[in-house]
Amino acid sequence: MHKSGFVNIIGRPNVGKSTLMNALVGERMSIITNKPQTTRHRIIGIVSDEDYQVVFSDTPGIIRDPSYKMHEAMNRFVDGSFKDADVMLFMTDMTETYEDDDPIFEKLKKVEVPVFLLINKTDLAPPKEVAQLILKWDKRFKFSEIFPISALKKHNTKPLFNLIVKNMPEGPVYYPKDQLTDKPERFFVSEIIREKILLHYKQEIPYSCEVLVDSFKQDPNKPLVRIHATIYVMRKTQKSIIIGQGGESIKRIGIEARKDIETFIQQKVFLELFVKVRDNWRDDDKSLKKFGYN
Ligand SMILES: Nc1nc2c(ncn2[C@@H]2O[C@H](COP(=O)(O)OP(=O)(O)O)[C@@H](O)[C@H]2O)c(=O)[nH]1
Ligand SMILES: [Mg+2]
Repeated sequence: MHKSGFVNIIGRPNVGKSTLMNALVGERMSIITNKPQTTRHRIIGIVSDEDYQVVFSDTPGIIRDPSYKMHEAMNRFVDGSFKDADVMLFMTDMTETYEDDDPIFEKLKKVEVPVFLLINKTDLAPPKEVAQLILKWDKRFKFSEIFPISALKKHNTKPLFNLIVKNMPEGPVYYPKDQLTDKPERFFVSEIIREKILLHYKQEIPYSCEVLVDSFKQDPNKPLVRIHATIYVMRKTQKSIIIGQGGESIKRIGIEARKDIETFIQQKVFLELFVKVRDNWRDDDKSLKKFGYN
C-alpha cells in the first residue's frame, strides 16, 4: 500500500516553521532569518520513499493586522493551506503567548484532519518549563498530538516525522519520487538573494524589497550559469541604501548570494544584480501579480 498526503505547517512569524521544513526535507528550501515575515509564499518540500510520499508546505506566518496588500496575499497563502491538508502542524514556541480567544482556535476547530501542536525551541528552556507549557496548551485546545521539538537542533523531529507518515492516508504518487519541490530553480535563486537582503539591511529595507530573476542561462562555452536578477525597492532613497557607498553594500550581497546559489545548483555562477524602483509595489495589484502573489 502506498501512503501519501499533504502536511501544512502554520503559525505566527518567527516560531521556526521554515527551520522545521528544512529539517524534515533535509534540504535548504525555505530561507531562514531571525526577522519576522521572512517567508512570503507557500513553499513545498517533498519527502519520498518507496512506499510513501509526504508533501510539506511551509507558509508565511499568520499576520494579525495586515498593513498592505502583500500581507493580505500572504495570509491567503495561509488560508489555502487549511483546505488541502491531511495533517496540520500548528507551531508555536517557548516564548510566544496566545489569548484564549485568538481567531486561530476557531479556524482550527473546523479542521477535520489531525492537528499536531508543535512547541518549538525547547532548547531554550529547561524541561520543567516545557512540561508546564504542554499542560497549558493541552487545556486550551484538543490537539491530536502535542510535540515539544527543537527544529534547530533536530530534537524530536524524527519521531515527529514517523508519526506524520503513520497518519498519511493511502494515496497516489503526487510528484516524481526524485522531485524535492514544485518551484523552479529561479525562485530559489531569488529567495537566496532576498535572504541576504534580510540579513544585511536594517529596519524597513528588507520589507520593501522583492527580487526577480530576469535571466538564468547556461554559458555555452564554460561550465557556468549566468544569472541576472533585479532587486525592486519602493523608493529612490532605498535604492541608494541598497547600493551603498561606492556600491559596497550590493557587492557584498552579490558575493554572499552567489556562494549560496553555487551550492544550491551545484555549478559555478556569474551573478549580476540590478536595482529598480517600483513605487509602492506592496499595494499595487499589477506588481504583486508580477512577483507571484496571486
Ligand atoms: N533556539 C532555537 N531557535 C530556533 C529554532 N527553530 C528556529 N529557530 C530560529 O528562529 C528564527 C526564525 O526561524 P524561521 O524558521 O525563519 O521561522 P518562521 O518565520 O516560522 O519560518 C531563526 O533565527 C531560527 O534560527 C529552535 O528550535 N531553537
Ligand atoms: Mg518562514
